[in-house]
Amino acid sequence: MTTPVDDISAPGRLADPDEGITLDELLLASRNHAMPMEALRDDVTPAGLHYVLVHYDIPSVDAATWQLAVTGEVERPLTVDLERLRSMPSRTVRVTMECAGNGRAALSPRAISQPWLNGAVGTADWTGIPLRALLDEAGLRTQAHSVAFAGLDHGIERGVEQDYERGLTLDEAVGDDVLVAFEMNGAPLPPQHGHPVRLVVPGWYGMAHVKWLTSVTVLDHPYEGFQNAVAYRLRQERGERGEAITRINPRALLVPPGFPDFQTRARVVRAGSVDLQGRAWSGWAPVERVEVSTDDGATWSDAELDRGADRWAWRRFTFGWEARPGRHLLRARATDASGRVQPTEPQWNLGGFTNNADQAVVVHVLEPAVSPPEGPP
Ligand SMILES: Nc1nc2c(c(=O)[nH]1)N[C@H]1C(S)=C(S)[C@@H](COP(=O)(O)O)O[C@H]1N2
Ligand SMILES: [Mo]
Repeated sequence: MTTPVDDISAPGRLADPDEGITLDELLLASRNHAMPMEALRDDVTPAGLHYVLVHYDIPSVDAATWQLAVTGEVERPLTVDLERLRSMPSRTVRVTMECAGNGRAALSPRAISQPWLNGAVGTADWTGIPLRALLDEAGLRTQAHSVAFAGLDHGIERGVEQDYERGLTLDEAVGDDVLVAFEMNGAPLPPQHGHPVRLVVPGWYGMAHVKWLTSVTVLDHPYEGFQNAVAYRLRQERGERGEAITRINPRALLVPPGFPDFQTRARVVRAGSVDLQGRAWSGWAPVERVEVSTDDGATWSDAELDRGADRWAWRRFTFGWEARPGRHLLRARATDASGRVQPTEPQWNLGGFTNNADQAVVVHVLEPAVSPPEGPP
């Protein structure tokens, strides 16, 4: 008997129109977990509740022997260890990170890949040193144009064997808040989030935040590695070069109201005043407005927005709802200061990326609990 060999060089596939979630998708979904929606109540997501996305395997990295090499178009190539990094002036930045594939499962037809619903997001306090400090120390040559960031994980993707690697232009890389981070929420990075060191690029979709960082290479030409030139691009058709995916589109999500039904996750609340709340973010410009609909998008009203002191972190919003018995569909949508607003219909693309269509939450409102009649016992 022969064992079927998986075709590891096949291009990505779209699901057939009525094809349910496949075993390949289940395998990915059981490794890469979403943030439980109730964690939207927290300003900072506890590390264990932050979403996780790993293309290959989580590498085993010993912090004691780990090193980061800064090479390429620099005057003084350098190598730093963790102790050295920790001795440099550090800063902490609160960042909402979201996977570019968040929302993929709602596209039709959908790309066979990690089948995210809405939960590929989380907010953490990342502590590290500005990447610019390392580049300054190494001394950029005048021909420096872009920077490549490599992780210690290795795999094969659409037939191309590779280390996970992403590039940024020099302008993008030297931003104040781009960090070489060694702490998440005040503790060493957990294995799945890049232990001991990762890149953090505030405002950008997750793919830019290279985990298990091992080298920073300055190039004299535009970066054309797989993850930039092939993987993370918006395409309508195969073979098209497509548009590079960069910053996070606006999105608002509601903290699930009330309590859930186990099997369907539908929400249940009792009739009366319900305090809805949620979080909204955008990597392009600050969120300026969040609207909520309690009638499946027929009418929209402005939610109250918290001040939002951290530029790169989600903002909390609240909305008072007078809930009447019956089944209701709640929606929320964000608008940012660049004028970007969430669409109601998903904008389809081949890879299933950047789908920020507004979220719909099914809520069953129960009759108010009957209180016992008052009177003498
Ligand atoms: N080295 C490495 N870095 C990586 C990845 C990876 O597979 N390998 N995945 C990227 C993607 S696609 C996302 S969405 C984020 C997820 O970060 P998190 O798991 O800490 O939430 O990491 C990015 N950095
Ligand atoms: Mo991602």
